[in-house]
Amino acid sequence: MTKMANTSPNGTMLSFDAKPYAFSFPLEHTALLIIDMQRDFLLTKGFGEIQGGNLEAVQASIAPTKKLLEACRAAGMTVFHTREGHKSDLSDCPSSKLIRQEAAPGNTQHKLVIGDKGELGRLLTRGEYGHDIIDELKPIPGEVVIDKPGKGSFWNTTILHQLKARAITHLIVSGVTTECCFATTIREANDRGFECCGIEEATSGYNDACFKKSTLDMIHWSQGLFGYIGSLQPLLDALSPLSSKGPVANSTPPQTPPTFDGDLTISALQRAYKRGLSPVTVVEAIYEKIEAYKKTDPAVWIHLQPREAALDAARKLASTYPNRNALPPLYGVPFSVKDSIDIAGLPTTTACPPLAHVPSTSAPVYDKVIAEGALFIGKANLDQLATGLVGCRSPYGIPHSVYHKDYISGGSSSGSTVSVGANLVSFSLATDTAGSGRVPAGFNGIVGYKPTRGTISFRGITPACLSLDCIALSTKTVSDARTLWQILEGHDSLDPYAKPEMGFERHINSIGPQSRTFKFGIPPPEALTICSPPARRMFNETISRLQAIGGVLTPIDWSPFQKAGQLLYDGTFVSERLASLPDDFLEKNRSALHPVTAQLMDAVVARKSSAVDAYRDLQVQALYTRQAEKVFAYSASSVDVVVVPTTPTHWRIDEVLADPIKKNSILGEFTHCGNVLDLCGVAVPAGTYPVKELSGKEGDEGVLPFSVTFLGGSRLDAEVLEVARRFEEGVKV
Ligand code: TIU
Repeated sequence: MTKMANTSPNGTMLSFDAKPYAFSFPLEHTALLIIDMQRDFLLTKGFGEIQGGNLEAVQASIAPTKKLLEACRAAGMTVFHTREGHKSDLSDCPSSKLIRQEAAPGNTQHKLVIGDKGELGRLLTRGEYGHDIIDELKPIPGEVVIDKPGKGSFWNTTILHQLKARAITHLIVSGVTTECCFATTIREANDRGFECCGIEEATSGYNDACFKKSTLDMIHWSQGLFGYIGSLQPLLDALSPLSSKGPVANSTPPQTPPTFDGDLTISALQRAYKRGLSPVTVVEAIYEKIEAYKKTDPAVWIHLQPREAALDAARKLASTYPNRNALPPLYGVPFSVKDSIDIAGLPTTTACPPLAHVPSTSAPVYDKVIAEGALFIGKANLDQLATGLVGCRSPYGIPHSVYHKDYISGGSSSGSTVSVGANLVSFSLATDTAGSGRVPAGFNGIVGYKPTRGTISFRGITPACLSLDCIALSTKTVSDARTLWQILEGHDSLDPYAKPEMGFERHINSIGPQSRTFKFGIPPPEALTICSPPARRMFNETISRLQAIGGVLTPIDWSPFQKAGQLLYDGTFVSERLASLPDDFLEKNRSALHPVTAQLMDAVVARKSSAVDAYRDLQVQALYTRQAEKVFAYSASSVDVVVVPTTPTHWRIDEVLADPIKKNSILGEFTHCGNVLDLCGVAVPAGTYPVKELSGKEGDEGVLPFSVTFLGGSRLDAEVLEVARRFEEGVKV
């Protein structure tokens, strides 16, 4: 038996004896995949009894699978379950599956088919009792359940996307039946680039005496044609040293709860809550900080939840989830919300009092994080109408960078990013149209992630520029951004700008064999001349760092990015900002608007852009989008990410107030193109530089944050986040 635990750039590596040779897997990038352990396959009177009859044989894998599941949970591993079944109208069930067996000459076996009523409910039909997973293996919060219409797990499901979203590259596979769904899934997974190891005792079928050995042999035959097959015990031995990462033996809260160390990253809070920390302790601690920070910066919040209301919510959470081994992923995680996002019963101001309204329903993004246990703390300040990159355009005051009181926070998601950067909350729900999530993240030393537009619902949010608006996630780390993305993304059929459900996706490890390399492009030197000297220096350092972690600098065509950026404010697209407002809004409310917002809106009206102008812009937008797609194509000559400075410089508040529109537009030089070209992007902290390097004044003290943004093609979020994670790891060292 081989047992090994060491660390590599991919985290903890484990290894155990398998056929044809030892299976080595990175714990953080490995998922346990349990196939179809449903009542329909394992209990009498289910679909399985009709298919294969021999229930005793198939039930043999239940106890070993339970042991495997417990060991993987204890090691903190990602767990996926699948369930085979169909929509109740059977619209997703091809006739090849529905009637072929029934149509066999002399059929005596298939008297009931999928969808017919059996004793466990309609056979293999979603929502029926028989369709669900057996009690012994019931999923806990945070585990993913994939409903699949096929025998394999990849056809017509989001499993590839969900595994990639969690940066999974290796699968430990178990479940039923060996000859059917287990084997088909391993073969499909292999085609998509996963390294798979099936566990012999944790899989079974209806005809093990004839089929099991051959099926497993075929998987590892020829030095590993499809993957590996291992036994349960060596894997349990390899996992046992890690059991502290997972559930604790006593699942109820300890008598003396641990103290709170102040670390508000989602991953740290998840660990602390598992050890018994109470969300009440966290709420008490952050309200102290929020009160103290009001003295440093009174302009962060537009609405703060009363402390008692937040404490009540925390107590309610604690009583709803008494088992600390089965907490939802955002249990007790405090967050803020940009005040353009609706929360039922609270005013949405969009920092524009004439537009304030009290919605009766909340935006789906808010509902989703609340459903996973997050704790709402307050609504954050923003540039009026979410228009601006500076943070200086709000009647609720001007927040400043958490690094320096004289320097801007950036916007429009100003309060959101300051609330995270000042460690008042773990994350913020924000938005990004022209850079509103990325720019202020850069100025506050945090991560600002703008997923591909239309993959997170934008319903229930006051638009800035509806066809280009996008949710942004303000977080402390790339991994926290990823956690939120997994929870929030999903098709919303009521959002007219939602992208269709997943289609084709790239294979695993497309960024180089075993993820060791990736290709990146950067703007040409002439495009970087807009940068301040420290930004230019820090960007050069970033390039060297990327090369040191396996990045290969590759020439790209920068022109579509640059031209698309200009389209946003120099073209007609800015007119869309008026399209979501009533026709007479400007006339009626000019005096109630922030003077800079009013000036901008007046300038848009004065341009008198025509429909012809707008169509011309739409046509070139389509052209530039195609050109940018080529830069990110699935081919040898393209790149995985384009890396840019998040902003060319960092202005002082007085500089912006003296020249508000020009200074704003310079900040968007490298962000404007993002939504116009349908890209995704994540801004990541990339070190700090002395204030005096920027100001040129020797007496200036302190440092300012530098940030780089990784841009990727439409729906290449998983790839972009993976490169960003490696960069973040590298910066920490
Ligand atoms: N027929 C059979 O053996 N199995 C299935 O139909 N599904 C699974 O294997 N899960």
